[in-house]
Amino acid sequence: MQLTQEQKNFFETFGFISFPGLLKDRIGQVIEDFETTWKKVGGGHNGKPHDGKKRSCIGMYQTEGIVSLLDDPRLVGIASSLLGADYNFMGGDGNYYVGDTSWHSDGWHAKVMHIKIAFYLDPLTRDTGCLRVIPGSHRINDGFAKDLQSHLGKSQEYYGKSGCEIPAIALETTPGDVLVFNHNTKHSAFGGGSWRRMFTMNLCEQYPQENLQELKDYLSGAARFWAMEPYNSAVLKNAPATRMRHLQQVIDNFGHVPALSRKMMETMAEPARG
Ligand SMILES: O=C(O)CCC(=O)C(=O)O
Repeated sequence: MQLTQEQKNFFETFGFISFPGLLKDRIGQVIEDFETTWKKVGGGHNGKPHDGKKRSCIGMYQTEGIVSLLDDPRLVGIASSLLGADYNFMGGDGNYYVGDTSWHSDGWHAKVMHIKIAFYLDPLTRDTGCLRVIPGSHRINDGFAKDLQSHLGKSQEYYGKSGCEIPAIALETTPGDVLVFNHNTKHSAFGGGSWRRMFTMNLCEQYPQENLQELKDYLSGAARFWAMEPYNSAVLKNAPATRMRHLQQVIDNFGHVPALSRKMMETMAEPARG
C-alpha cells in the first residue's frame, strides 16, 4: 500500500494523518501481545506494575506479534511513502498513560524527518484522552511553528488559555485506527483515565552521510535507558532482508552507546522508563 499524492501532500502540510480501521484485523492479537509484554517485563515505572498514578513506559518490540508489525505491508507502505524506501526503524515504546499529556513535540528536526505511528488500544474521544495535534506546527522554519514553540509551554500566561483550550484537531480513535505524525508536530491529550494504553513505532528517513553525527547523537539518548543493543533480540531474530534494510543504519551507528550506558549506570539508580 502506497499513499496517494494527496495523502502525502496532506501529511506534508499539516504534519499528521490518520487511517481509521487500518489494522482492525490485527488489533486483537496486538492487544494480547501488549498485555503479555507488560506481564513479562513486570512493570514500567520503577520496574513496578502500573498503579495508575504515573505514566508507565517500556520497550514494546519483544513479541513476535508486535515485531511482525514491522513487516506489515500497510505500515511499510505508509513509512516508505513518507520517508522513502530506505527509512529507519527507531524503536517504540508501550505506555500506560495517566491523565493529561501537555503540549510538546517529540523532536525538533530540521533536516531528517522523524515520524511516529501511534496505536491507541482503547476507544478515546476528545475529552477522554485522544491525541490532539496542531496542524502545521511541524514546519519549524515557519513563524506559526516558532510562535508555538516559544509560547505553548506557558499557554495560560501567554494566550490566556489552558492547554485543553488551545485550537487543535482531536483525533478520536477506536482500536485498530492508526495515527501518524511528524515528531515536530505539537501534540497533547486531555481528560484521559489512568490506564490509557498506547504504543508507538518511531521511524525516520535514512540519514545522509554528512549528517551521521546527528544520528549518533540521537542514538546516544538510548543510554539513559541503559541500552546495550540497538534493538531487542526479538526484532533481529529471523529478520527478513526487507526488515534488516530498516535496521542497518542504526546498527552501524550504535557502537558508542554501550559505553555511554555503562557511564549512566554509575550515576543513575535505575534506567529511565519513558
Ligand atoms: O497520548 C498521549 O498522552 C500523548 C502521546 C505522546 O505524547 C507521544 O506519543 O509522544
